[in-house]
Amino acid sequence: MSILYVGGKERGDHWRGLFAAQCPELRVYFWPDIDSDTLNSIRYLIAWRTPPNLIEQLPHLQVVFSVGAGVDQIQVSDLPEHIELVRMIEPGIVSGMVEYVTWAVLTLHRHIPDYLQHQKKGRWEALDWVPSRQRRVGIMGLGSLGQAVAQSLAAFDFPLYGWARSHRDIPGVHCFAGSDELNGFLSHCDILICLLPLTDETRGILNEKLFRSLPRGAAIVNAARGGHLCPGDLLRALDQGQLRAAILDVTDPEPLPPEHPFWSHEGILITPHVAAVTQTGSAGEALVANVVRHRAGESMTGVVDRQRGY
Ligand code: NDP
Ligand code: OXD
Repeated sequence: MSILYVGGKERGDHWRGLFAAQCPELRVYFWPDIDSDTLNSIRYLIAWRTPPNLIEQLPHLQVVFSVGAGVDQIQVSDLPEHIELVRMIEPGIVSGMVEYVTWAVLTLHRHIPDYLQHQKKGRWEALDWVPSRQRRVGIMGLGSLGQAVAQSLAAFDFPLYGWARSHRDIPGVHCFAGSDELNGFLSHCDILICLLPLTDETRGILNEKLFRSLPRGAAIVNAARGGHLCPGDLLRALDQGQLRAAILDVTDPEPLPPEHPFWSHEGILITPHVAAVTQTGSAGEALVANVVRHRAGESMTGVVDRQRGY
């Protein structure tokens, strides 16, 4: 019984060491350095994305662990029904995302994108100052990341709004749920943060219709997936003043090609999918803990519901 790891060597070596110490009966192999007989022994696969045709070579595979919190990069349709898919829930991703989104909201709240443009022109001009208690912030997606972000932003006194699929009760956050309540939620968002998983329901959700439902001059932060955003709609909303700025950590495609209009747009600030990076140490502990649970017949943390897609 063994584990197959697909990814960088440094991280793999660390995880191999953790499994050797805590589950010595499980050997960790690295893809593609594995022969076809040994593929038969693989029960657990750890990967960001599964290489083409690999799953069908693993007849005894039981669980696929995503190296990331999102699982949209894994072709779920390739996975036979009996194989469980588990997303990464680990404190390093949470703290990275909290840091990034808190920075992004404060950057938009304090008009830093405008000041960066002014600096290029040598222009000394103070823009209107809005107290944080009058700047409404909305979070789409109230899962492990959205809730942690809400807790961090609460410390700055922003009125907080949240939207999820099901009703959530989070102290200090006005919660909305489902498509029926989306417009009500959006009407409160001076700054909108997207922390949704990418599914059939959420693909392209950051579109012209949604932008029109925001207060005029709102700003957005997309730290979820590039597929949530309709690029042409964003450019139009910025150029028409419906939106004033966008901070994007994710794009479609990634990397964003050098000729893409986002790079040169004054209202857009881009980072290269670095909001939260899986931390080798804490993620390794999370993986080992889940494998131990699985071997004990207990339920694992982060199992994906295939129907919902997250
Ligand atoms: P969770 O699965 O914990 O939470 C997802 C949230 O989205 C839940 O609140 C869920 O609602 C809500 N949601 C899902 N579908 C819908 C829908 N159709 N309508 C309304 N709400 C919906 O995910 P995480 O918080 O752990 O992660 C969110 C995403 O962040 C990941 O999927 C990934 O794409 C992205 N990410 C990006 C990173 C980066 O570096 N840029 C790093 C890590 C993650 P409900 O509560 O009702 O289930
Ligand atoms: C993730 C990511 O999903 O890095 O964890 O985007």
